[in-house]
Amino acid sequence: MSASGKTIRLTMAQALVRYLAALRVDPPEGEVALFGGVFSIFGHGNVAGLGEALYQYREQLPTYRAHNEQAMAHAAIAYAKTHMRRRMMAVTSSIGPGATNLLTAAALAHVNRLPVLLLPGDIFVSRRPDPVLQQVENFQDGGVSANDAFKPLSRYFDRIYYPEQLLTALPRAIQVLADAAQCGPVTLALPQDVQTMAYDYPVAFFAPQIVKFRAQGPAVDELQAALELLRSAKQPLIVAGGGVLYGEATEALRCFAEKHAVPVAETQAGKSALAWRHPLQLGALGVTGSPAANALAAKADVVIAVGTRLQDFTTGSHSLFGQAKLLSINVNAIDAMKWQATPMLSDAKLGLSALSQGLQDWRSSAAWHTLALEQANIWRSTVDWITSQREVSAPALPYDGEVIGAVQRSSIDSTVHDIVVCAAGTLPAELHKLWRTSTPGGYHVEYGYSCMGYEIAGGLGVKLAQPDRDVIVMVGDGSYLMMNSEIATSVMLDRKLIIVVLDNRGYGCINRLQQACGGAPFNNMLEDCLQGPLGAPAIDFAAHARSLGALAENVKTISQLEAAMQRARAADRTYLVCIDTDPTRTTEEGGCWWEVAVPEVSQREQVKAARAEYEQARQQQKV
Ligand SMILES: Cc1ncc(C[n+]2csc(CCOP(=O)(O)OP(=O)(O)O)c2C)c(N)n1
Repeated sequence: MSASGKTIRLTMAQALVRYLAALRVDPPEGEVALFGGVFSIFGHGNVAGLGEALYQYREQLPTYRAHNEQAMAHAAIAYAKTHMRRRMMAVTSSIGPGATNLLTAAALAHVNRLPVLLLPGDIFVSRRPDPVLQQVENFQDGGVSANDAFKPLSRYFDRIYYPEQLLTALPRAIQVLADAAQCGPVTLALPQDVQTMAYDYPVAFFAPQIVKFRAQGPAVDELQAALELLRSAKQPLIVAGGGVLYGEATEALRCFAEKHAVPVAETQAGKSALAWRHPLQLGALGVTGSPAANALAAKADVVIAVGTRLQDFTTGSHSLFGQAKLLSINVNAIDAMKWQATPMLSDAKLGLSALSQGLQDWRSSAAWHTLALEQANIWRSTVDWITSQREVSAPALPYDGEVIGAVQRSSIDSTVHDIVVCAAGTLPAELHKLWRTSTPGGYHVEYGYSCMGYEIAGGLGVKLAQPDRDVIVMVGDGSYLMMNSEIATSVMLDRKLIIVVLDNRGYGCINRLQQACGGAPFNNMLEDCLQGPLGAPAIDFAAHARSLGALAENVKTISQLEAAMQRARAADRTYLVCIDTDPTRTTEEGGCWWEVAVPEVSQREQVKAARAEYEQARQQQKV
């Protein structure tokens, strides 16, 4: 490769990689690359073109190999979430199954509004060798490939038919990835032959550039409307969503809450926006919420929703904010106008600061403030009590709340140093209620897509982003079995994870949901599934993890778990601890109704009763 004048002759793949490697960001700690690296599994669709380019630029842009495309995209997405969307990764796959394995992760990034650059290989633009291995032939449209399935799951999609196209596609892609409102997965489908075509690119295209993350404050009229609404409020409640963290608005939130005496409740994505021991911290909100947050949500006259999508788990399927008017501060117009809110389109930090300035010395009513402080305090004591339980008497098994307590007790620094990672099952509800953290980002639970299998792969991405923190992946046996191969990658890359498996021998949370809907226990717990004469195997999770290169042990009791956690924290590599847990017990305190449709007719009396309850519960729903 040689530069000639103002252009440089590169293949499309070389140009792509060179461009990505030149992008920088400028956080207070000093300039770093926007892309922390590229996860790649090669196949014929990307090995020769993109593979050669990644090799050439491997010093500037490291390439990581994982074991499953979905898992490596989860890792990339978790990396971006840990960096509050200010740094990210790219993911490349071959065509066909490699590409479609990425679809679940694309949906996950889309729902959670997290940036990831997906680079699936694609079929030949020349069409000369059609159908190539793994090509999905469309009988109506010769231009369609498996990658068209990314279109509804991407915030921006382009297929690169000609090398020059990168000059427009790449800046657009980066714009979407770095835009707070549009942020999500970007897919650039890369036909195999075009990856290898050369073109004379302008040298200036590859000059190092600093990517800016714009933050826009509120418009004057929307700010005025918001101020008017708030000045009339006596019982306001802040709902802190992921936008508070991504907008780096945690300090602005704390100042607002304290100055105006407004209590704070947190969504799953927003948890850790305010320190767990802050007097105005009511804890988790909604279906997985605390009694304190849910009680105040029911009584609030104005709910200030900051950076939240208001998904059903947050609103109790629209049953929770019975009295309240809604003020929505959001960078995204679709989110800001949900549920007849008074919208204030704004970055969280700028929006809260502008409101606070305009409100001057306005405060919530003294009685409301006192109630909030009392409720928050009672809930903190309840959490202390639940998580301090050390033993249950045999043959009873511990439940998730007791496991969470042992995990946090095993380090005096847990609330500042740990990052807990989870996604699906019983644990997200328990963690949302019980995990204590004082550090923004200390709670990493993917509960937008709640994708089983995210946990271990996501943990790897978190550890790549924060190598000095203890990354604790808490996972049920079901999620573990769905995707665990990146344990081996974590060992290979020397990115230690502490994995706690809670083995309740089946899909415990869905089993409970099934019965709450009147269903018979069926096809969830292993004992309720069709089985051959050998029955369900007793899976040795520790042995399995050891076979992937980790250290591991099985424990029986909570005190054994606490001791094993200390060994895990001291270990030099990924360490798994597995404990048998009770599939029936959960934290009774808190929670609220969640709409899950129950059959209108059934032969089962339990279903009929559940249907009657369901119809009753729907009466509380705001429409
Ligand atoms: C990929 C995927 N498939 C299915 C589901 C639906 N689902 C949610 S939780 C769950 C069971 C989780 O089992 P486990 O990890 O063992 O946790 P437990 O519920 O037993 O605590 C299922 C099947 C999902 N969230 N993600």
